[in-house]
Amino acid sequence: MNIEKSKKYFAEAQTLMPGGVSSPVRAFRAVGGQPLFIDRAEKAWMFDVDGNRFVDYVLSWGPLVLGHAHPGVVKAIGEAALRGTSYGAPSPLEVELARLVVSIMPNIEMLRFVNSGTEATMSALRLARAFTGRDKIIKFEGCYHGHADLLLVQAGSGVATLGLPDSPGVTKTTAADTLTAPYNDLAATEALFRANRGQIAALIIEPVVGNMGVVPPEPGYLQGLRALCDKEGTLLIFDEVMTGFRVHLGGAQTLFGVKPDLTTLGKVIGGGLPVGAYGGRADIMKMVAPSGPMYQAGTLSGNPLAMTAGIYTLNELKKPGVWDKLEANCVRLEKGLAAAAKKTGVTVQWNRVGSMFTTFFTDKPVRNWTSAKACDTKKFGAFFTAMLERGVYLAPSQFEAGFMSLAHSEADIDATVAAGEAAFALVK
Ligand code: KE4
Repeated sequence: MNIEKSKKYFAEAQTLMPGGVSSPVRAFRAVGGQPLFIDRAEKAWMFDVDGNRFVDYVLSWGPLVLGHAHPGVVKAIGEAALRGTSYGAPSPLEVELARLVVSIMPNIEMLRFVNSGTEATMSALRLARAFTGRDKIIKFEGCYHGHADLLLVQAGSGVATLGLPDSPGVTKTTAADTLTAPYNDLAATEALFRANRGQIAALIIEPVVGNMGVVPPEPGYLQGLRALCDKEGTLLIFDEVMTGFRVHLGGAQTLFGVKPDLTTLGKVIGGGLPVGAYGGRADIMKMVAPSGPMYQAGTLSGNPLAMTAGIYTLNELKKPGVWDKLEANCVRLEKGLAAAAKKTGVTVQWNRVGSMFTTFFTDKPVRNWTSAKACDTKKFGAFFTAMLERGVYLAPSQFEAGFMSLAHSEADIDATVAAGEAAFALVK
């Protein structure tokens, strides 16, 4: 595959930006080779600067559930831009998107818009500490909630891929208040509560993990965490930055029927533009400035372009038949790749919840970080490269989720399966 122009861009990019990228996982460090520089994207496809076309399952790490450059989204953003790109003042668009979110996720009685998932989780944890007057938090091994200091403790996603269990620069005192437990292990969390009675402000979790690869909660697990938090007076925070409007229109909290006290959102809510949000019980949210003392702010929070893209996207996702189509696309891909793996004699584990999924190169079930990190990442890297060379763009790490869009056609999916069969045969 000719990637000469990408090579030139990457050479210069590395002199200007650390690792030549704007976010670590994009550097392909976990899979080898070098990143491709993207020229444009539409529907299910991305085109790199050398003219290579790829069926894309990263979709900007989840946001583009409608596909790239959806005509309706592009038109709406264009019209909004003619009315100004940012006001730094309230606008009806914020009210409209907030109303939409609250109507789709009724456990969110009130919310605040921010500009990224990191801002959402960082703010939600500050709020939980303010509301409870407690300092400690619980997170889970292999879960990633953005790069705020208090969360870079045994994180998943990029940190795990780069093998940095605790990032330099995070102080010992900051990390000391962050307790970690294995995912899908209620007893371990119970033990943490026993050892820190009355000190835990919040428990934050990816209700379906995407950041060690996709790992679903085992039956009763989320319900068990809810009961533990109720007993201990700890706030339950569902980080639905990835799962929101992705595993179900109403997110994992609707899919599993568990009510968090606070929810964080990102990705899909911005329709491809920078939006994050945190919200939940009104009695908690009322502590957020200026209605309460907990401070949080943002220059571009609620900006009209991002609100517009989010409004259009969520309205599309509310249309009848949309979720059946998304599910049919995922089933087609899952069945096709399973048959391809079987045919070539390669053993993989396929974890999927709704329209997020991961192919794990292991012969054992993947149910937590210990089992995820035991996967054959070398084999995954070879599979990734073989797929890329056959025009399929997967997430460049075993510890990431793949995503489906409504723009993926049957032909795109069948081409992916054909590439998969060849790639499985190569890595066998
Ligand atoms: P951002 O700050 O990247 O918008 O969101 C952080 C975040 C929070 N919570 C969850 C569950 C997330 O998955 C993320 C970010 N996801 C990663 C992909 N695993 C973003 C990709 C990247 O870091 O470049």
